Amino acid sequence: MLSTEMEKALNEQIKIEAESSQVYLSMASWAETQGFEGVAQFMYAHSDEERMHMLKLVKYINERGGHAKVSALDAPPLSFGSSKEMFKTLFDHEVMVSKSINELVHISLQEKDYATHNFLQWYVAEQIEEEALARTILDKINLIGDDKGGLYLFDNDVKQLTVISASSPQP
Ligand code: OFO
Repeated sequence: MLSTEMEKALNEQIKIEAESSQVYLSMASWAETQGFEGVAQFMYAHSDEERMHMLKLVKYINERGGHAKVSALDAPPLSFGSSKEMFKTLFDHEVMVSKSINELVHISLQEKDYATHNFLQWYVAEQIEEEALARTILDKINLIGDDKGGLYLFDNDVKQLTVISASSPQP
């Protein structure tokens, strides 16, 4: 059985994951309107992944005798300036999510809720991957600068990253 505090904190994470999904969906749509087909594909796939992160929490809370709550979400930004700015936003967003996961781990230890602590390890590992991926993309984009040809190749490159993450094992 989840403690009241643990349940509340996990429910807050549901909102964060759902908002992540919306942020990436908005990035996908913006990238598509800018002609970045590969980036759009990457963002659509990422949006789906975030929804899966959210659903995993919903199922877990209910399985442990709590009530997973589906709440209203904050609207994501509609445009992102440039690909570079967008990926910087993505990176900062993931750093924020990692902090939030760490806080959940902290609460699980305080509550001596070792089942939830164990459950959260999947998210801890996932955040390492997500931050590393965002950092790799940012490094690439910084190398390219404003070079149009480079940006075209980058757009194609990002498609490959989508394929890799889409084929990695799902929980
Ligand atoms: Fe759910 O990992 Fe990104 O936000």
